[in-house]
Amino acid sequence: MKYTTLSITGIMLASIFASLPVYGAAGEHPGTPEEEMRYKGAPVPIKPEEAVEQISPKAPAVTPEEFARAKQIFFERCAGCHGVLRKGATGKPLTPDITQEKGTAYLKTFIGYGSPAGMPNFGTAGELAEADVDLMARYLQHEPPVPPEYGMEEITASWKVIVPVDKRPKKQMNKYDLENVFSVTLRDTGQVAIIDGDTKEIINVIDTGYAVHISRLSTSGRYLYVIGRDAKVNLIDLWMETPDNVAEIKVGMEARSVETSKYKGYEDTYAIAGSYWPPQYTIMKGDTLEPLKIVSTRGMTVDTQEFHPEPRVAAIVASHEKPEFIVNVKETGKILMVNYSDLDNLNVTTINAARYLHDGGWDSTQRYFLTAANKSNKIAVVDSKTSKLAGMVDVGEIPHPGRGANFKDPKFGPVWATSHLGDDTISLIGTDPKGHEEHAWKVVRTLKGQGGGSLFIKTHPKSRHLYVDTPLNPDTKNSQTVAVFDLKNLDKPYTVLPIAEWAELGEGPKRVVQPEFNKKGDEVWFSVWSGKKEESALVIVDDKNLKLKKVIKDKRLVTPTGKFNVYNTMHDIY
Ligand code: DHE
Repeated sequence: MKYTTLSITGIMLASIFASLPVYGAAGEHPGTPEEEMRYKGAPVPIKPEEAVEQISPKAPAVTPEEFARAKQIFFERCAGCHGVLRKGATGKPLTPDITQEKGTAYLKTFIGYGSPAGMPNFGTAGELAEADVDLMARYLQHEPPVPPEYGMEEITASWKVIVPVDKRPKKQMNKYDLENVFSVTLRDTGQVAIIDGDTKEIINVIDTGYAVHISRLSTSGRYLYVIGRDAKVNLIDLWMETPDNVAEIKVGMEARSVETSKYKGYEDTYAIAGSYWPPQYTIMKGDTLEPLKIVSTRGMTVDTQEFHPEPRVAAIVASHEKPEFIVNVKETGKILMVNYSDLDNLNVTTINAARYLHDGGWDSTQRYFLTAANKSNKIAVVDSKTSKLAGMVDVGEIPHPGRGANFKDPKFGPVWATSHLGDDTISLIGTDPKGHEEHAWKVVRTLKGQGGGSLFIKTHPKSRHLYVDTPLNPDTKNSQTVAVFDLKNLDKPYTVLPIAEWAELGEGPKRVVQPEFNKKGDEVWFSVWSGKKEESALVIVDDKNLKLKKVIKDKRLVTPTGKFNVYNTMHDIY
């Protein structure tokens, strides 16, 4: 079922969004599923004053003060979808050749009332005052202000080794079972909480980048890498008596992804971070973050083969088959296999996929990388052994797998599954070209979940359950609970677990997000994600009987979202 109606009132939505400063777009957006709108439009952390203004003679007048205000509004509200350079991403292109032809009156209507294609109604929703709607309509007819580049000079200037390698422990100095430690994103405080998975105690809360996003582990499990939306990478040494930062660097002005080299012989050797702005990836030394190589992703799009000035780097995974990083380039729709065995003579294989590439993960053999081309409603499959595209699979609307989930379908054999932002389906894709050739790279089964607005799906080789979250679903009945499917009997209706209710929190959106298993695979952790000023929690479920095992509450756990178990992340188990 596609979501076109809202089942909660405007007032409830307004209160949810009041505690959600990063998702600026509120209210109704004609024709666009609410869950999709909630996922878009986070402010771009580029300082507006750093972006160079260009007055276009043919565009209507804008005073310098107005220019400054319009830039701020654009970076906060518009750049997430339309791109910093307005070349278009999930939102339409807004370059002056297009906007000048449309004219001020047309653009004002568009900004004020929104469009069926997904443009929010900033005016009628009360998000922008009438004067600002008029200002934005004029501003958009000028050339987009260009933020500065961020090359080796700037990156190196930001680089700090806090504890040099020779001053670090030679062995693990604490008693934790590090493989069962979790790194938990505390999104709105720009920190991660390091939590002992055995005792459920917080070991340390560590400062990281702005609106911190994900954590990844080095192959050995010693080093934890964390990336913020401001493109700050933190390197945390888990061997220290109290794990803490040992190095940091800024690889650009905006970023989302980080990964480490995993091929035999290169364990813990390199780290890579992908940036949204400037569009590039940076390869660093694994134990110090010393920047070694920066590569721009600007280039031609996969389909129309036109130049795109801002192709952002989305998910990155490390190949287990070759010394390669697999880098998703969102706006060009290309997947790069970056061979790190010789950084001076860098060999990059470019695989044509589809726009707009986002997140993804490995199949159970860790040979095939399955990744969402979310605006094409497809999953691209890369064979990391042959460096070729193995398949393009049509799935539901706006697939959003996180890293996906691997299990054995009783009828179709090994599958990898994704849920969707835009509809309530879960697509199961056959992943065994040898044993089940007829099902490989095809949707073999479609499950019906609670609704759209799903972001993450998870299981574990030891589990018989598949957990599907729906944190962006407009109905709190769905956003505050999780659906659990029985993998041995996929025809059985799913069980709903009242995760947010179990947390016993006060007011707040209490979105239940991102299931993550412990090392043993016998318990699942969920974040109950409320606003910055509200109480949030982590809820741990016993995977065997689906009963509540533990709630972790602590005033330091502000806006917890992603959780990364050391063992499962280092071994790509999901
Ligand atoms: Fe994420 C993964 C980008 C909003 C939580 N997110 C990713 C990845 C990308 C991405 C490219 C894959 C990284 C990889 O594997 O290397 N995310 C974006 C955005 O561009 C977007 C849509 C908007 C934005 O402005 O950032 C966005 N993401 C969010 C959120 O609002 C979430 C729900 C909460 C938060 O903490 O910000 C969120 N994203 C996550 C998580 C992962 C992730 C938890 C890793 C999942 C995993 O299991 O690996």
